[in-house]
Amino acid sequence: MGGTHNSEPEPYPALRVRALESLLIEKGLLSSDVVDKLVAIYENDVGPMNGARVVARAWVDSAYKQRLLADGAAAIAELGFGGRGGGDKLVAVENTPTVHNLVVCTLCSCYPWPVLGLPPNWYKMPAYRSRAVLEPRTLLREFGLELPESVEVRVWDSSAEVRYLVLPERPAGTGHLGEAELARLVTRDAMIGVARVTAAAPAR
Ligand SMILES: [Co+2]
Repeated sequence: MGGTHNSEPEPYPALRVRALESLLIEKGLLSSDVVDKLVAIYENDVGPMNGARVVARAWVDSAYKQRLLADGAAAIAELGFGGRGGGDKLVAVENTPTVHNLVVCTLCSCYPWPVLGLPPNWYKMPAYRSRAVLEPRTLLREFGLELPESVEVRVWDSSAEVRYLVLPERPAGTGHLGEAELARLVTRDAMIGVARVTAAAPAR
């Protein structure tokens, strides 16, 4: 809890995108439907692919994983991610058979955008922001993730200073896959903590 939220400046690329979007719609070159589709692609695929590469590297390289858990910002910088506006501190939290991590920003929508891109709309909704804290198991069930009572749920409240990235469990049956193939299995939702990674590749 604590830290700054609403005072967080919009990242420079976001401002540029917004300006371009307004101009293109005004000139009739683009419809807002098309913009919505592009935003959806960025939320679901392009943005989270950075995080997916981080997760896949951690799965195949235990030394990298240790560095990621020790200093997330430095470890993502090794892969070329990060930069201004992403927060000084990125904390990777590891799921295990007995611990499940869930990320929220209770006050607004702080999000680790250098690794996940734009937050999905539901992440910004008051219902998600409050229920993630008050009744995380019920919320996760609605996302389709049923956790046994034996699994401890840890909820991490993001701020402008500290962002969180969930390091999901590597799914069983993926021992033969290389890093690039593993990265294709990792979804945005799994890195927020509302889903698991499964051995079947998600539809992109
Ligand atoms: Co916030």
